[in-house]
Amino acid sequence: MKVLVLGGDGFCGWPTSLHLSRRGHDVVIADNFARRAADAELGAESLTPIASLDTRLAAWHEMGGRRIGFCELNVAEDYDELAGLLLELQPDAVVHFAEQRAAPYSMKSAWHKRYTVSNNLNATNNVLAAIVDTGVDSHVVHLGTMGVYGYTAAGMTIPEGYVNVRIAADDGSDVEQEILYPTNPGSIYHMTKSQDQLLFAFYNKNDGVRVTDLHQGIVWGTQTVETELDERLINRFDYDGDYGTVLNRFLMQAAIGYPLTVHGTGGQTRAFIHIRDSVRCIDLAIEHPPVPGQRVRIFNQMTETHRVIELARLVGRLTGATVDLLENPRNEAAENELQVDNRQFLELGLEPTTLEEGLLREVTEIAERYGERCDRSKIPCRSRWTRDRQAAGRPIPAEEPAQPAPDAEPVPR
Ligand code: USQ
Repeated sequence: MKVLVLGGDGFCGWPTSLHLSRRGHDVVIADNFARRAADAELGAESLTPIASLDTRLAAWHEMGGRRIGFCELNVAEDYDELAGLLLELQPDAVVHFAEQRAAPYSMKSAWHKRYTVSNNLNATNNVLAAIVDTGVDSHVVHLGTMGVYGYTAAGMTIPEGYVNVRIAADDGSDVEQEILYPTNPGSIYHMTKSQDQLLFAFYNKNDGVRVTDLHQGIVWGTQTVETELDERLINRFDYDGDYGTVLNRFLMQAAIGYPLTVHGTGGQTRAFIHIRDSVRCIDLAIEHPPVPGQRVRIFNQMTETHRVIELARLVGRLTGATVDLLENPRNEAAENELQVDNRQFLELGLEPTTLEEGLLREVTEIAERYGERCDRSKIPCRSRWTRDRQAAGRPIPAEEPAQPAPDAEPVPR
């Protein structure tokens, strides 16, 4: 199949592009290097030394991979180029990763809130409008988030997107209706993914656009079978307080002897998936497209749920790391339960990589190997969710360099 990967230079986009290419798809990446620009803005870097996209693509071809095409464009702003690209490629599938994906980054300041909303919603609307406008019959595969559901499930297993509700009608009878599971986002970032759902539902109903929305949990791990082939193909590993996600941060912290940064009591339960399973899920979604006329299909793309404190204790047992209970910078429940239905991917043949199999390998092969590249001043989470938390926050340690204005940095490729 012909596949256009929007945001194909990022943490999920790059390994997905390689995986789809190895599976025999013709892949073209579109990207504006926003993720690399955010690193420059934050003065942070991937723990792993990622190559430029040009080098990555040349290395993939040199290693025997099919040629992957590239087009530099901003999906949220360059509408005409996007429509032109769709007409030229006529892709069977458009995989949409072209969104700002960090919750703490989206809560840093008014600028970051506005950027995240404007970028994410315009990107999604542009993709859908361009598909309708050009008449290209592409299946949209979107990377959404488990966070659209919120983390208080009223004691029920979280279904795959939809829930049946009973509404009291005016005549006293009960009316049954199937609705999107009510959203309850916990950050501006998660809120944009909640709004994406309405855009998908509208374009699906109005224009018959075929959409698969993947409600993904927290990704852990770094490498896939393809990114391991050569160091120039290595995937990024974020550990900083804005972009680093919880388990990868713990693994890196353990490797460099930094106490594990548990927020609050660590009672938050979250859904997880290894990056290898994430790329496999995207391939499964592409190879099993919805039929014409089918409503938006929603998969829960996760394999396990864990409590943050239990993860910290597990990493501590494996590595001897100590645990630090920190004041929580986020506005989130101190504790929650989480049961998630993920039957659709298991039925399509997904064989999950479990934490038990992969954790130690990740510590030794990535976190310890590249630990010297870590800048410890970038580890603390400084993005505070509310005005109260900002006022109560500890002062920023002196070693942190002043941050440049968000749009002042050149975009490295
Ligand atoms: N946490 C800690 N210590 C840390 C970092 C995080 O205790 O050092 C806690 C947070 O307070 C939170 C939980 O760990 O309770 C998860 O935080 P996270 O940063 O790993 O994940 P999150 O901000 O929810 O976002 C990440 C990805 C996002 C994706 C989402 C899936 O950045 O793109 O959509 O995971 S989910 O969480 O299922 O919504």
